[in-house]
Amino acid sequence: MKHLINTKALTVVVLSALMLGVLFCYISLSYRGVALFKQNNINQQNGLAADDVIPVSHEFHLVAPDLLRYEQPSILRGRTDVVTVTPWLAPVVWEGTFNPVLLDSIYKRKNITVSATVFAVGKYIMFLKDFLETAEQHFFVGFKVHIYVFTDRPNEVPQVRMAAGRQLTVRSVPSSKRWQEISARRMELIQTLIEEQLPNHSDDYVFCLDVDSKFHGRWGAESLGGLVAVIHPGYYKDGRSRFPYERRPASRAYLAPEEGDFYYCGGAFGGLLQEVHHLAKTCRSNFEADAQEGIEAAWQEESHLNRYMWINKPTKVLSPEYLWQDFKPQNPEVHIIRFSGVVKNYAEIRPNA
Ligand code: UD2
Repeated sequence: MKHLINTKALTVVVLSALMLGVLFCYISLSYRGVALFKQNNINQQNGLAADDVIPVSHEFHLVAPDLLRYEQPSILRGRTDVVTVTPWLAPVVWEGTFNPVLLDSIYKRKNITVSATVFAVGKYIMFLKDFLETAEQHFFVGFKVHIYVFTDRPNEVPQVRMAAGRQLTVRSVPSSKRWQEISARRMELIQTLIEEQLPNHSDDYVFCLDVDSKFHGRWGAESLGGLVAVIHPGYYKDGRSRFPYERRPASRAYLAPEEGDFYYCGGAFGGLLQEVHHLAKTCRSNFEADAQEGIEAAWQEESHLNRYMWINKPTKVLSPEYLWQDFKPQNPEVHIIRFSGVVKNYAEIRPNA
């Protein structure tokens, strides 16, 4: 009888141990599955695999504070002198089309960081002080801002007092004998920068800006979007056949006379990190493939950016308020100049004329 009880007890113990073993294997395999799934997601976001996949973001979930009071919006009154929406229904941002207080309160809750890249190679370092000082006054005031300066003269980066929550990182880059190369290489460096940042910041934004420019007015949350393009101030009254797109079919930046929506500038563009990563990577690889075949697009990376935006429509378009040129008189439809290129003497500042 005692022997029988011992055998029964042993069987129960062995069976329990077996069940526990099976349970353990099941749990650890499922855990590994979740981990692999997460890693694949991170790889995709990194652009390491399936780089055409744009990960889902929460950009469009806009939560406003209940107690905020602001002027009643109207669908009957508003700007009538300019077009405020593209044919693919992306907003075109002009003064008078948005409420800055409302937008700030929506986006401040999201706790986002807005980065800006700016290149100051060779003599262009002379523009950096004004760029940084005016960015303090107008660019995403009250938000977390991270400015990345790429330069071959890190010792000459000016000390500019920055408000709490704003920071500056300086990255050394080699100089070059050709301005075309400096301008075009920006895409490669932006791509690399985002690859380093992306895993932890996929809901954040970046703007890539020319250094020979100053801020004069608010540039804030109204400019945020998945993929953001800025309309070039020099061509917005022209027909598309007159836009200075790359017109040689041999180039990957080619656009035919009947193609193209607007002429966008290379001096300002941005959006969510993963969108800008995809843009920079595509423009860089097309630029490099062209170079292998001995062709350089008419306006370097600006031509490739225009080709990219023809296929990948920007989700927000910024009016020329967001990149004017100091030498141009202000047009009546431009109620405010927010950012503008300074007048410069190309022969004096570029490494090659
Ligand atoms: C236009 C575009 C510019 C770029 C270029 C074509 C605008 C307002 N500007 O300007 O973005 O697409 O055409 O290549 O849309 N840089 C240096 N050191 C140099 C040369 C250039 O740091 O020696 C950097 C600097 O950040 C500068 C940018 O590259 O702002 C563009 O160069 P640019 O201003 O000389 O080009 P630009 O005026 O022809």
